[in-house]
Amino acid sequence: MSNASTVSSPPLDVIVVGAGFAGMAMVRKLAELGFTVRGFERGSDVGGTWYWNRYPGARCDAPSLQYSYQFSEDLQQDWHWQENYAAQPEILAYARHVADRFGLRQLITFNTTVTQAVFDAANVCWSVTLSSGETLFTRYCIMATGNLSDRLTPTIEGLAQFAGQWFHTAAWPVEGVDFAGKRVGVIGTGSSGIQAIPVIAAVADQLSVFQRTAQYSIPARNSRTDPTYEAQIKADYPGFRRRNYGKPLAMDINLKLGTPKTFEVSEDERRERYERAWTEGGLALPFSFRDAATSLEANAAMSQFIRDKIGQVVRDPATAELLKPKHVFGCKRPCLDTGYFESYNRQNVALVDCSGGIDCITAEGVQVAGRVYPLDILVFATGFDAITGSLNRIDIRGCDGLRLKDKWADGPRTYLGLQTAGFPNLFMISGPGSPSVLTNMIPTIEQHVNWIADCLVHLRTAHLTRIEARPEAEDPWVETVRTLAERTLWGACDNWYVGANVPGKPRVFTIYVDWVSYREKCEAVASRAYEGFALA
Ligand code: NA7
Repeated sequence: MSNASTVSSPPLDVIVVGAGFAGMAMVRKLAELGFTVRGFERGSDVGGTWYWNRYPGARCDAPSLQYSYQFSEDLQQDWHWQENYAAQPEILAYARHVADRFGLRQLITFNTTVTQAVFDAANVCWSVTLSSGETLFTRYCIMATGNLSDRLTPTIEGLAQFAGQWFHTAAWPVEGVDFAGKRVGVIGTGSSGIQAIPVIAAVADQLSVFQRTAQYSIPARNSRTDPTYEAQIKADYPGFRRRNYGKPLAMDINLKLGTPKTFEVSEDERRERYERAWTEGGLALPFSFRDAATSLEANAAMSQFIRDKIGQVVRDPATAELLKPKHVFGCKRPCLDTGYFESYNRQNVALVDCSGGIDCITAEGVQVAGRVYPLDILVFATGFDAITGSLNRIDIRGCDGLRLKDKWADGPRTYLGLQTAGFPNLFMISGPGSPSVLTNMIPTIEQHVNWIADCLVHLRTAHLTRIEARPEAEDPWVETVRTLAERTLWGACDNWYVGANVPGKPRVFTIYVDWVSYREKCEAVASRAYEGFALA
């Protein structure tokens, strides 16, 4: 290992890759602490996932008063969220407000993709190459590249011949898309499809939904922010945030329904709890009993309740049947919707079963089971190479030229989801092996931002220049992530948590499923002089 005294200082202390909510918070925090920091963002503005996903109906499924930054009491007091579940334009406006208010744009270079990052062991720094061809040197490199930012467009024969227009929900044109009078097709019924379909249906002449797998969705019951509730939260926002950090998912989920186990109550009471939770909407249903995530029988009872609801909402019995999901609830990330199942009662909406695959795309439209569905516009709501996609997209090389992609050929390996052995001074925000997408993301992003910032201050104060996860800490961490996941039902089907949606991707569950113990572990590691990391 290099001796700190012989190491020359690179011009930058830190490069932060990405200017979504993670990158913005990281850049702000480090600048405040006096580090020389530069952010790089491939988009033309801040916002990350909320910059790219401008599709109609895009909306957050965490409550707005919680899905927001807490680093500034003035900011959280001043900002007024219009709706309980904010729509994409409001969230993007919030991101832009934060960028302006805290002077972040001057610290970030936009329209610039980081293509390569190579560790220079002799100088203990990273050389970072940009799409402009420029190479910069930095002591630390922080990947704030997002969990859902590497979009997937499936390879379907004939797309190049399609005579109409096509779009991906995660690369939506800024000027929007006019569906009026058009025959529209949507491929995909995950969260993006489920949010977009009711909005497109209301405008399009005809909408064909190509469904490979039916998905569970719960009414969000979104509404305008209740001023009384907002005032109550703002009366002690820091206390609210602090309490939420100690809760599962780092979120105040309305648990007033209580949390017995599913079969501890009578059938009547069970039904009544489900009904109340359904009426309440949002995440009340999955949390109406405390064992839906861990007991197959409990999960099956709740799943059947949702299937029954679909049967009640959708008038055509054949369509209703096709819309009823068969997999374990939650194993594909459940969706919150506004009028999704109701859309299928419209005359202009048709559900097309493509569970046997899409034959091809022709000049005219999409062909399934020999029949062509003529379209003017085709929308791919087909998801992402989640969690690792945005990291593997960059040519990252650590000690001895080791490529991150090669190290992770059998699945990602990290310590705390913050670092990976062999890649000194490289941090990830919400990386694989951290709770990431199974939490309320902005607060848990801030936990990572604060941890990394504290760590860099510690190194600076101690005149140290290098930190690296130890392999002997990484191995048990990977094992812990795996065993925790096995206690849940979330790995039980083909989903993007395990990478099953990406052809050839190794199937590894990459999320640490217990936020509360995760946070405690991070604090313990820091308090024990960064146990599990080698500092030099
Ligand atoms: P998801 O949840 O990955 O959904 C993608 C959807 O696209 C899903 O229904 C897929 O079916 C479908 N899909 C993917 N490829 C194909 C092909 N080739 N043919 C037919 N259907 C296909 O992505 P989203 O963008 O909706 O949501 C991602 C997350 O973003 C979400 O969980 C929220 O956290 C926000 P499948 O189920 O694989 O059979």
